[in-house]
Amino acid sequence: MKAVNFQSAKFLISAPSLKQCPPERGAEVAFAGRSNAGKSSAINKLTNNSKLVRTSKTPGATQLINFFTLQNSDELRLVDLPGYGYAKVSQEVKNRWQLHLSQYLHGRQSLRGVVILMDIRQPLQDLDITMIDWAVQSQMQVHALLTKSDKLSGGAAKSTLFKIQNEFKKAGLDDLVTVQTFSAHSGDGVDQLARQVSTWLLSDNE
Ligand SMILES: Nc1nc2c(ncn2[C@@H]2O[C@H](COP(=O)(O)OP(=O)(O)O)[C@@H](O)[C@H]2O)c(=O)[nH]1
Ligand SMILES: [Mg+2]
Repeated sequence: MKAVNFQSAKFLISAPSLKQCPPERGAEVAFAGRSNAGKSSAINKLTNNSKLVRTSKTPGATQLINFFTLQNSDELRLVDLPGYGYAKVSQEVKNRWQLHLSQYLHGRQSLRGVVILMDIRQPLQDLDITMIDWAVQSQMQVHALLTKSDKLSGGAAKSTLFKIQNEFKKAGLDDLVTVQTFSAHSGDGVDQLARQVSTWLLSDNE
């Protein structure tokens, strides 16, 4: 299979709203998750670039949609969506994020799939379920990462994986939603993530 060279990732632009996003040509894959779920660490691990996205000690500080090009092509993009669920912001700011995220997930023509990151110790919280619902309402593919798998023993990580897979199956979502364990620290699941994102980006979806 052809694979995308993720090490080629370069910052393109930060958009404060859907209107300011780059043109919807080509293909992109977005990363979403509660703040502190490990999104920046995962993108940096995937791209083998520890400086691409800032891993932050002040989660929720940004609410920009960040775009990165791959292979020096504007038409192949990774997208870092604003983290959600950060407690210390006002309800008004939370509502605005939710509106932007739902508009992006519903309206973005070039979006091929969404990676949703959840800490393996606290998966499927309310806002995660909301995000997954928005995606599947638009028949959007979701790949869930159970992050920080190094925090659990191998056996406990596996059993959480099976449990979450089973939840999606029970909900009738197993054709749209896939799940894996991931750790930016141990490297667990990095190749699997790269394969999934490559498949999405390189699929002919006109
Ligand atoms: N143990 C462990 N900690 C991680 C991992 N990934 C991220 N973290 C930590 O979790 C915190 C949040 O990570 P960050 O990538 O900034 O999360 P973001 O807010 O979702 O972008 C940081 O303290 C990271 O060092 C991982 O795979 N394993
Ligand atoms: Mg971050």
